[in-house]
Amino acid sequence: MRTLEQRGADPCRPVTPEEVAHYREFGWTKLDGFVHAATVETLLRIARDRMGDDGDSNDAYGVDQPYFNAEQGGGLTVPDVRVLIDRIGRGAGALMSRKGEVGVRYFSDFFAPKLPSSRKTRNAGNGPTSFHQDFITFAVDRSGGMTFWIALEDFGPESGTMSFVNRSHRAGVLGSYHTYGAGDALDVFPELRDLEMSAPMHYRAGDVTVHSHLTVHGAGANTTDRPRWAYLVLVQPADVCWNGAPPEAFDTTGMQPNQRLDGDGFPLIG
Ligand SMILES: O=C(O)CCC(=O)C(=O)O
Repeated sequence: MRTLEQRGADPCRPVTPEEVAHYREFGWTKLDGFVHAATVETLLRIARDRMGDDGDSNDAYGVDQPYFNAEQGGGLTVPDVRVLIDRIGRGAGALMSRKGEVGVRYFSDFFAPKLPSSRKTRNAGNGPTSFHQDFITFAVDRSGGMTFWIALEDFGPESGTMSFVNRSHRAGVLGSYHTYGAGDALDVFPELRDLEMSAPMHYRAGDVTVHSHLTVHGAGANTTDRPRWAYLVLVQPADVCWNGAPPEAFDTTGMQPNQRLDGDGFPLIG
């Protein structure tokens, strides 16, 4: 079959100036109808092939946690997904408020079905997403990174969709969720409760939310009987470096602290 590029078809639409303005003000934005149906279908097929229809038949990914069951996306090597990742890079360039020709670097991509809370699961992933900030878990030396969170089916709050703490991207670095004990970021930093919180999201397949890695977000459990299928693409500013801390998100074999994330693993995409 010919690839999207060979057919001259786009995997997604551009990000609009209104969506950029919302992201800068609130730390997140929603891109309705961003990924086109053919690409959503491709992603869902890959996800189900790898993880099963129950979203839980894959081998363990290495990080068992309640938020979702994870499986590597490998999208850089799949032509129809790579073209989406490149277009996400372009969109992220518009959202990132860096001056000059800094550019955007791919960081990671993975599938993240939240599994039904009523089922006993093989790979965890069937709980709520406690309110947290992503930044510190990535062991990078500068902010600017963001996540494109892509819904692969229609679903709403009953499936455990995210809410965002508006303007929390201006609250500074709030530590790792591993340090919060039984609480979450809202308990440890109660001043976050003075900020507004968005309602939990409703998504149609192909809708995307983008959140800054400094924006606090969380989600309820999936109370339905189906997996909440999502595909995530994470990007960083092109000049990002490893800060030397043990990272949860990438392999530092052969790397030195303060080294730029470059090479084949972290290509420039925008
Ligand atoms: O999918 C979820 O429930 C949480 C996702 C998340 O924490 C993230 O994208 O940073």
